[in-house]
Amino acid sequence: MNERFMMRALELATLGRGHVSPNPMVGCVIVHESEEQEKNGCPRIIGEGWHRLYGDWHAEVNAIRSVQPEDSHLLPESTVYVTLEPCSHWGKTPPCADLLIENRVRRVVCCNDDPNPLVSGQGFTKLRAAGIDVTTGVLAKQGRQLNARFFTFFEHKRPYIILKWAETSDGFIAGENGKQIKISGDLSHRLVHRWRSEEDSIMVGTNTARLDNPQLTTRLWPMQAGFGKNPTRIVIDNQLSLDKTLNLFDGAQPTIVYHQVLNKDIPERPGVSYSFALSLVDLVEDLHRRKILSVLIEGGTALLKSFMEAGLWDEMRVFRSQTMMAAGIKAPPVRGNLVSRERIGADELTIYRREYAKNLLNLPDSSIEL
Ligand code: AOF
Ligand code: ZN
Repeated sequence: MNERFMMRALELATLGRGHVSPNPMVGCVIVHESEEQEKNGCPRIIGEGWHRLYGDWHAEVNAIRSVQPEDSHLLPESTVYVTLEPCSHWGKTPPCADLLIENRVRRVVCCNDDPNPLVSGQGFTKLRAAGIDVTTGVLAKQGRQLNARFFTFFEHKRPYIILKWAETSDGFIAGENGKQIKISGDLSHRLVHRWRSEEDSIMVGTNTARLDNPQLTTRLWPMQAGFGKNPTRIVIDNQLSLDKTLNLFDGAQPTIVYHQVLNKDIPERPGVSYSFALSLVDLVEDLHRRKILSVLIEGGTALLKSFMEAGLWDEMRVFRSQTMMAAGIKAPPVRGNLVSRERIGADELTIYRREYAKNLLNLPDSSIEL
């Protein structure tokens, strides 16, 4: 068994980034590696595929279809490297486990068990019952990281939460009046638009919406026409005091407003939905119900800090510019394990990740069909 092929399957899976949520990214490589070839050390890839688009064919189907007719007789001597347990349920497509059984593959190797209760172990049970040799847990850490959003959804019953901000070299995030001053450079700005395109939603607080009037679009990172979806915009507006002329309410993308107002007429605006949430836990529960698997929180400082204090975060992405401000609003403190540090133009980008803690929110177990 060869970890190199699983690396390739993981690489293929990432091609679905931004296009498959709320489904997981899944990659699949079919390798002709008969016992004799294993001894001689010359296995050959005969098929590859990945889950390309939400609602579309799963990785295994695309991989099986890519096998050339002259190679199809090799399937019974082949190993299927697939990053996630093959599904066992009838969803938008028939069960992948059945497809692998019909094609009489010799062995199936996976990174992770599927946490979706509709599958969760039943894919493996089906394969084993049909006499297929099954191995799981290969490059498991990489597989979990790849689909951190999908695993967080089922295990923590909330979206994967990314806190993002830019700070000056002397640690300020905004000017004294709270107004955002351009801190990071153009390349960093463009990278943020790319990140937006990879997440299900983007969130800002009331002051940021009022003072910066952001559009929260991916205009600097255009997606291929027909692929993926624009992230949902989310704004906290506890008193429903934000001006209706703000860019966020232009109806260009679905927008959710979280508020705490009872007994008042809720405004009606095309593309904008209103939700009552008394706490951040209410808010993330609501996002879970809406099947929003990830949220990029772009500020301001108060909102970033309240997510940190509630322990509701998974990643921090911090740009540090070379500029100084001397006075203003201090950036939040960083926490977590250092993942990477790199230069983006003149800025330094540092990413921190939190260790997974199971039952973080202790929310009731629900089985939500995706
Ligand atoms: C696989 N291979 O490539 C993916 C899987 O609604 P459906 O039919 O697309 O099913 C979605 C569920 O199937 C998803 O929640 C996850 O459990 C599994 N995804 N399974 O065998 C794939 N994308
Ligand atoms: Zn499937």
